Amino acid sequence: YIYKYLQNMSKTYSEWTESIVGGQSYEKREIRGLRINTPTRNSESKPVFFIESGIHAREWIAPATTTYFINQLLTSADPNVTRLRDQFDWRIFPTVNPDGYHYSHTFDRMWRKTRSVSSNGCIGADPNRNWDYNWGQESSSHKPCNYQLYCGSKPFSEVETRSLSSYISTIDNLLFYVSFHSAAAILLLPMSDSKEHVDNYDDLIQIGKASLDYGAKVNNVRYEDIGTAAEILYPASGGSMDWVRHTFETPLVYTYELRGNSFHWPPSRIPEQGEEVVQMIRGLATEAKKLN
Ligand code: 0X9
Ligand code: ZN
Repeated sequence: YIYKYLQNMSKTYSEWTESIVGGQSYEKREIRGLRINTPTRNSESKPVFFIESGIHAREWIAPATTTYFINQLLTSADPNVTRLRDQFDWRIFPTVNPDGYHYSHTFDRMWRKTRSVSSNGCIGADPNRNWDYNWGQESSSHKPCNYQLYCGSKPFSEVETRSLSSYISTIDNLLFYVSFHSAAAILLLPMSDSKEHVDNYDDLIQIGKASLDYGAKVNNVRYEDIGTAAEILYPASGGSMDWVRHTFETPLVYTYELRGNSFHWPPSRIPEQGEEVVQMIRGLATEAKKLN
């Protein structure tokens, strides 16, 4: 359904959106997304804002919210939102683990990993432990049968992370990389497996706090914390955002843990978090501009 929607939207707004493929899955699904890039007056290129969600299959609110966000970017007449849309070259992938997402809808609601078959017959690796930066260290299991945290047989053993990472490598001018997970209501900064702070930590905190301020105004709900995973959640290695930060020195990299009661969030309330995310992203963009 998400893919149908993306395709329809790329047709409806065909002058400035295009359907993009960021990679493939083990079961041969495509990792589909949307590029939104409105024309500029002198056709100069804009900074890229990349959004990835659904890397963990069961965190359903993440793809739902990302899709809501896409819809607002494309259809809203609010000048704050159209300004946001025009400011960046957007690359947005709502479901980067499509096999897992499908499996969590059909067989196991709590499925988190990919669906690759390992040599001993166990299934799946955690795609947020599989990226090639400090792979296999914190919060990672080396046992293929581990239900949640198997990091894969080697870095980028999973076709999803391998193919998506090569797509990311083709992008010049990547300014923002944002990943959506659930459900802890916190905002995470790089790096995730160390308490050491990256060189623009203060800027990341300032921009992130502005984002949470913008979000809090929508429903009067405030995210609980902001910081590195090692400091406010638990240290974890091999995640996408750390790899992007390390590999491209992308300055503004964040992981949002959206809200929820474990992984349950009623569909009727998707707009509630959707609006929050629109404002949180607007907060990121606005504060980053101020600091520039
Ligand atoms: O453990 C994770 O991968 C994330 N938490 S979740 O409950 N959604 O599984 C936190 C990820 C933070 N670390 C990185 N992005 N590397
Ligand atoms: Zn997650």
